[in-house]
Amino acid sequence: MNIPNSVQPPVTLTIAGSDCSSGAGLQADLKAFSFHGCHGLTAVTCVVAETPEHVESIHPVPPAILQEQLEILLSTYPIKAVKTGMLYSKAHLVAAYELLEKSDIALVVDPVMVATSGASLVDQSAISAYKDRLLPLATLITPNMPEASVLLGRPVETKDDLEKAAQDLAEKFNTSCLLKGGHLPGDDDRLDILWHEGLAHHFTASKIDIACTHGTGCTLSAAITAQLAHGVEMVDAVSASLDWVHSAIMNSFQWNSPSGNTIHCLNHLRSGSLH
Ligand code: PXL
Repeated sequence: MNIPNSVQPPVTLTIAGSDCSSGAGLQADLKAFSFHGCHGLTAVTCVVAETPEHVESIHPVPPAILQEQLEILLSTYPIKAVKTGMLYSKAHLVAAYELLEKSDIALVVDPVMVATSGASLVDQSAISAYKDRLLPLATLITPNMPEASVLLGRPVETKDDLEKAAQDLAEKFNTSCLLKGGHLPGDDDRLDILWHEGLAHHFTASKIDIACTHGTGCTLSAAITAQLAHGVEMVDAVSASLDWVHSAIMNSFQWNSPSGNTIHCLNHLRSGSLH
């Protein structure tokens, strides 16, 4: 008789929207979790009909159904780390907050507000709930520059704005903050800044001239969540995850679409490293 090997990979959970094109949202998170050797769970907040270029429609899942998914998952699995992506409305955000508040699971909050294609992914009512509830609960927050501007109420537009903004966000919400500099203008090197335990960590890489950026934010925060679930320390978790996403962009998939366009997707299957 074959006795199966019993293995216990760390369990991670994403609370996010469904991106039917699978480059972003919970599909990206699940691929990133699997790649990093975690068993990924999903709690769906909304169903988004979209492609990398275009958001067609957003269909929120009733908040009570989000709550049911979370209750059953949190009471059944030994979850090591959670990430939130597109929460969409205040009611979804509060449903997630009320359950997460009772646990001390590592929490990565990607305060998703706008898709790479430019479409808004958040109801305005959610912004104050982010500030008052979810961000102060987080182990790490991963805003991009427009999200940092909204959260701080001031422009975050230049390289010189980044470090102070990362520090102010970390201190304001009593957390660690990875501020992503992907929206910096020009062809300078990429700069992302982590403010963690009173220190700034600068991560630089050459800017990639490539069309495939849809889902990079989701994928990055999911990779960090997986690394934290493995017990990797914050600075190493961020550094390894940035390298991995860089590789997923450099090796992205490309197809000719029936409509005549070229369509891209991040390559979530690229090899990365676990510290
Ligand atoms: O990249 C942000 C994002 C997050 N979540 C979902 C998305 C997107 C972008 O399109 O669709 C579900």
